[in-house]
Amino acid sequence: GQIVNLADYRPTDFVLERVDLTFELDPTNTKVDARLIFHRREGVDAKAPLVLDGDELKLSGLLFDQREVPASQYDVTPELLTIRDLPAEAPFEITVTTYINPEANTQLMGLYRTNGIYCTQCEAEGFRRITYFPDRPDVLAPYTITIIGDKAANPVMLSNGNFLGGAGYDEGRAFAAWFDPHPKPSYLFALVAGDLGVIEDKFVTMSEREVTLKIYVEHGKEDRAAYAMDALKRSMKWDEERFGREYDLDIFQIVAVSDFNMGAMENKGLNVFNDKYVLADPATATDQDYANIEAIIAHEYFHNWTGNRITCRDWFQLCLKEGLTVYRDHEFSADMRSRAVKRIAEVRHLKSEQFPEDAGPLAHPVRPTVYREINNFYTTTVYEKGSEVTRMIATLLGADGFKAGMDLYFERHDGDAATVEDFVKCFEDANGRDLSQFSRWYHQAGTPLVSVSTAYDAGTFTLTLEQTIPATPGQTTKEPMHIPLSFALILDNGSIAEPASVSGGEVSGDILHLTERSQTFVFTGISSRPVLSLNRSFSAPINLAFDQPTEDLVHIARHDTDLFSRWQALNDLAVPNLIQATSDARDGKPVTVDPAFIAALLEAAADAKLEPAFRAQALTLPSEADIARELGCNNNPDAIHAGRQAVLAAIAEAGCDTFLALSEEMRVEGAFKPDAASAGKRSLRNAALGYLAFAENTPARAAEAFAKADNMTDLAQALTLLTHRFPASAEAKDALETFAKRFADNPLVIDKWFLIQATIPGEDSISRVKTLMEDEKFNASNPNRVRSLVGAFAFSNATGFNRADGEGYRFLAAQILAIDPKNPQLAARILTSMRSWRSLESARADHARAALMEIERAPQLSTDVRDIVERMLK
Ligand code: B3K
Ligand code: ZN
Repeated sequence: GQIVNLADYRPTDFVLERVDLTFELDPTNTKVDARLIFHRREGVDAKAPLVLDGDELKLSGLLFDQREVPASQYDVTPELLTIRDLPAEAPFEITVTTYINPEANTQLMGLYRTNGIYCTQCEAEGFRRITYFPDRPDVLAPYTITIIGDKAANPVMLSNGNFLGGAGYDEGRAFAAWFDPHPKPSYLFALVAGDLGVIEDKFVTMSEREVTLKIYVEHGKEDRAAYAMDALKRSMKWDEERFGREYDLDIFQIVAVSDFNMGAMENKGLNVFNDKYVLADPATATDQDYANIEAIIAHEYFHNWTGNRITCRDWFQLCLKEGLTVYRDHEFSADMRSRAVKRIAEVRHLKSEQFPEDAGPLAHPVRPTVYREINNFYTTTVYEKGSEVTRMIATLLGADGFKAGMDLYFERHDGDAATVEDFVKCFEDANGRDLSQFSRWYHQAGTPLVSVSTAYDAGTFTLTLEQTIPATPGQTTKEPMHIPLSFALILDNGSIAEPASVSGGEVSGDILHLTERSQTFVFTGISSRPVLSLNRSFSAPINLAFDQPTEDLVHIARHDTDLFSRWQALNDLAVPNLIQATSDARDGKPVTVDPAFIAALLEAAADAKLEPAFRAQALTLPSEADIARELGCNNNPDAIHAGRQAVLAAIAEAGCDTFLALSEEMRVEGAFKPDAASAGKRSLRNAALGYLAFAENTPARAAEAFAKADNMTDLAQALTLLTHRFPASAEAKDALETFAKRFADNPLVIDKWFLIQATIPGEDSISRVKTLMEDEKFNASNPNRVRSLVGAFAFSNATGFNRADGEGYRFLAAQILAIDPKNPQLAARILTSMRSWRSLESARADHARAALMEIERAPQLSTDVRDIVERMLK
């Protein structure tokens, strides 16, 4: 675990021209021959040695131009192979032989086994667990791959690029050869082999080339891959139409595996997926699962251009591919579904995941400058804030200006390993604009806070904005950012005012450009006092401090033409009520809720002119984690929970008739369809059922919904309602049993069963989780199982995890220490659930610190966990 600094970047001494790999597969002893052609880079000292990375490797053979290299000419450790006395100019060939043990690979990095299938994961630094190699993203080469294996066990043998040929030969063995002509870094290498089922389709590209599409799954699961295939074809079409990007090989393949550290991986021409994000049918997948599959299939496919054709110079540039590709998948989903509802979901996610990260000990810039373990930087800041930064570029430049910049980026950098500066320069050059102040979004961590004050007098509206950016680890002082704020001045009748003049700063269309620490904008010719709607569509990822009167928020919730802002106004109405309820609950006082807020909420819920998915979002109050974030410090999760429950009950009581009506009107008849409109109706109906459970205070209606559900969305919602609202009821117990029996042979559905139980609020939940860990359906070495039980408990069960006696933190510490030796990445990721520990009230914070220190003291820690725990305690 050495510290790596961006400032230390320099290119390699040797240029890699070609890679030729031969794998002789064996579950415990796979032979890897790597033939690598290099030449010394021009200008590099003729004595400089060739240094190759390894990780837990053992060298078995080393050839230079096919002749054995004498021991005196090289040094080798499991992490490094250094070869001296190499040619000054002429290209040469190095052949490295290693033997690796896929079966023993529990880290799931490099070549490993999952349910009898060979599979690889190389990003970020997994390739060096396969062979000694210059394992960094700026070393690009074409690859030829030969896979040799037992024919019966491996009817499928896949790698990147186009298929060259293959056949069976002596002693039951077979080979397959693949060639990827597009130069790529090692992190995009993939190999899959084993006995898999497949569905096949084709896509005709914009220049009329036919591409074969294949999705591989375990036998018997082929039917559940149809939706993923459909999403893939829509993604390919969309990228042609929206970004002009065409696919560039004869074949595109996806493989679904059941043991995977994350969602999916964009290996060139051979994406590997966590099967959770491929497999779906109405009986086993929820609407959210369908939406996730659509988004992740698209995301990985879009990487073919943003990530693969143009890759990253070094890992500090990770947002170059991830932030941009998330932006692209967000836009895709917005086009496939409802744009406003998609935006609401994105902002909810950003605020509940990224804002806490940016406000805590793990905060880092979108483009970091230092890391100790790169795997810990696949964060919501790099991904989601990175996407928001890209979105702001599009907002600043407009659709055409953004497109011109993207076109230039593809033209100028195709085949390159690029930097964030290269990317920004393309937008500057294509638009003749200086984005240097804007670029601070990449370099300064922390969520900016914009304070707002307004005044109206005799036709003139004055708006004063002030920005502050909180200190973050390693960054105490900050420069003012360029913050694009979409705004509208809404008049009494709901129309939008058109000012006669604006002064005080740049205003283009409906965008205010806040560039100074403090700025006052003056609008003239406004006929009556307007209501300011600010940061519409969430044009900038910021917090607003704006004491807007209730009647103004109600006015926005009713009249804004931007649907997102209507939701945001409802959210802003909810927050003070939830905060007041939290303090009332803590003080043992009865909770009161502002009737104006309830009325606005119910008005939106009942408004048939609004799409059901929006109305469901309106009814979904800020989460307990959102309330904790709004409070900022000295948090008591029990009080937050009790206060929020009381607010829900008050809404339920006032809106009983509305919810009863919705529970009837929003029934979806006929065969299940996963489209956004049907999903929206189901979500509104389920939201209504949730409130009815409060109003009626009996499990009967939820039990009926459970019994009658004909799809997984309704079934899982009913089970959640029964177990979370009425945990001790016979109905809840029965439903859990029925569910477990019905889906015992489907681990992905059992994950929902784990997750629902792991998130039942209250102090009993630890013992429930412990019992479930003993269940035969649990498997401590499968990441999906661990995330669904331990991860869900720590991330999404505020009262259970943050038990006042600290038992939750001690439990987590023990789990982290148990997972870490097997799978450091998984352990480190789950540990980030404690990233906001300092904002807890002091008794809980003391317990949390003690648990973190216990982890820190452990004699053997992975770099992954050590990096996280030390940053959290700093
Ligand atoms: N690029 C991968 C993530 C790799 C994570 C390595 N620890 C998936 C994605 O973002 O598309
Ligand atoms: Zn990605």
